[in-house]
Amino acid sequence: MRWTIWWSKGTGAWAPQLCLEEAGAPYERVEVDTRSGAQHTPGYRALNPLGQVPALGLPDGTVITESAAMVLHIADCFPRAGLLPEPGTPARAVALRWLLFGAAQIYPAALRYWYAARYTNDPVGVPGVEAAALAEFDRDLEVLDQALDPGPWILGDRFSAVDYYLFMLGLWHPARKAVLDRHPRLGRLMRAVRRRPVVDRLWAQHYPIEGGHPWSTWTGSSGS
Ligand SMILES: N[C@@H](CCC(=O)N[C@@H](CS)C(=O)NCC(=O)O)C(=O)O
Repeated sequence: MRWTIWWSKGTGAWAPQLCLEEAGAPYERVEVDTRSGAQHTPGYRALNPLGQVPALGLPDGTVITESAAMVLHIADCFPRAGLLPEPGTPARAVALRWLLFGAAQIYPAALRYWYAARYTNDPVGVPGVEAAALAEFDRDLEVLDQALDPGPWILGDRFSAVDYYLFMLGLWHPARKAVLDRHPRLGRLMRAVRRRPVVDRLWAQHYPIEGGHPWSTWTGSSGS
């Protein structure tokens, strides 16, 4: 039985998909192109009533939403992949802390920035929502940067799925290249994750070169 990931380029599907790959799980991808509004079709809304990607189909047919829940569940199903520390250990607690910091703190700030018009009924207020979201995004990344001392990973010398999640979030900052320089420890993590073979293999799927888009300004693997 296979897993299924409903995904769209450069979205929250990235971290769970990286975990599936890292675990060697058999899975299929179903693209739900959020730029063309495919997330709002009745068929997809039956899977996620909020009309958001990703959604994850488990081998028994159960479908879940929420990217952090997916990361946790995949890690639990494939313990030999070592995606997260053992349940009940202090390292697991630290991993949960930063996974949830990403999901509950950084992810919503990014959504407020990219979908600012949804967060006010007053069109005049949109730039203000955007600016406040960006300030929060920056503050969150600074907190992360501090937490990455000594690093290089969020759990110190142990790589985990949380690093994938934080990498995914870091990619969403509109000034990604500047972020890498402004937050040197986070920049180190981003560059190191970008060089992982699984990321290298899937990079073009999620981040095809798109002229003028901020995502196209970072080539990554060369460390630039
Ligand atoms: N809390 C959800 C958030 C999912 C979410 O907002 N996904 C965005 C892409 S990263 C989306 O589907 N955007 C399209 C839309 O809201 O119309 C999760 O972690 O999975």
